[in-house]
Amino acid sequence: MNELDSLVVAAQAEFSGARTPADLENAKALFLGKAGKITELMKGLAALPVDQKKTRGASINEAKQAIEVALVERRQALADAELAVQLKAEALDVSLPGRRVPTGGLHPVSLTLERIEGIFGSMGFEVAQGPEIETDWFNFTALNTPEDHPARSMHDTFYVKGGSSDAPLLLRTHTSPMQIRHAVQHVKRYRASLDADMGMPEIRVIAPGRTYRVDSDATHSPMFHQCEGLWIGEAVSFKDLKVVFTDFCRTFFESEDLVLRFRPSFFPFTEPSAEVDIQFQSGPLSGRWLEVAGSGQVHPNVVRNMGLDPEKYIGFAFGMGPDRLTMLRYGVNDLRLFFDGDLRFLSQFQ
Ligand code: 2NL
Repeated sequence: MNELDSLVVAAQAEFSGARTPADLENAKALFLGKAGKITELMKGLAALPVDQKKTRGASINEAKQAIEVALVERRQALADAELAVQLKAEALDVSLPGRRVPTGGLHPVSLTLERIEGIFGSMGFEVAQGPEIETDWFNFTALNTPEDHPARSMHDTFYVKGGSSDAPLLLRTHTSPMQIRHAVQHVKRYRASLDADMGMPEIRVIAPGRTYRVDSDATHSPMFHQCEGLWIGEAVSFKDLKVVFTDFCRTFFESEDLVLRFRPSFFPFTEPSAEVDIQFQSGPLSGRWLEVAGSGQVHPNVVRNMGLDPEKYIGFAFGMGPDRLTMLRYGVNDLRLFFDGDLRFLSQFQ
């Protein structure tokens, strides 16, 4: 083996011994670098006579090319090995089941509120929402509730700092104040038409939302939900109340043979007033009378507080508890389950 062949063999051995790309580049320098063996040999050409230069030069070049081929092959082999390691480390088992992303859902009471809004919406009722901190005018006075009524006591109502002695602030005890606000806005909008004795479109609205009372046990929570409804026009009668509320209950409970009973009662804001009971004809609650709402013809004083003439405008109102409706619909026996935030309970409604 001549000197050049041994050099090529030595280079091949050196490259094979390189375990990393950096080792390989160092090994390359030994042969092909500025001070490498091949470069040295090239420099030696200068001292040769012209006739030997050509053949010697060609031989060195051949050796150089053989070393370069060995280098490129080893580079590729190292890169392949590196890629193989990486692919193994990042291997993805596409047959594994996916990781489920937990999705949220609506609270059962929110589902009920959406249902109520949908049903009354289909009967032409608007949805009014507003403040949970109210003045005692909107919560009590405008609703014909006398100064000495027990509902106004600190024992029954949460009062809030920031009001004045003539306008105390409180957490609303029902959503009726929102209906008063809505009615006042509506009347303001049609004031000119009313003054010209040309009337106004009927007021047809529901007010769903959170309400507060000083009360806490298995069937009462200091925060609870209410949904009230109001329909005022020139010829809205108790018959309309019965039709609307019967239709609502049958649709809500998906029970066409559901029977309703309007039982005489008293509320300061309605006269006459009635408690609404329902009775299922089949199922687990069959035959029992269940109280679901209060209702009545809006009291003339309340109609007047909306800015309307009670001799001309008349209508009805009702108030129901979406928490209780949710309990009846799903068969839940403890109201507090709705407000504990326990996902084992809440996730059953998704
Ligand atoms: C109940 C009683 C009721 C009303 C609410 C009402 C609202 C206006 C005018 C007149 Cl703006 N009345 N609301 C009327 C009768 C009963 O609720 O026991 N709710 C759970």
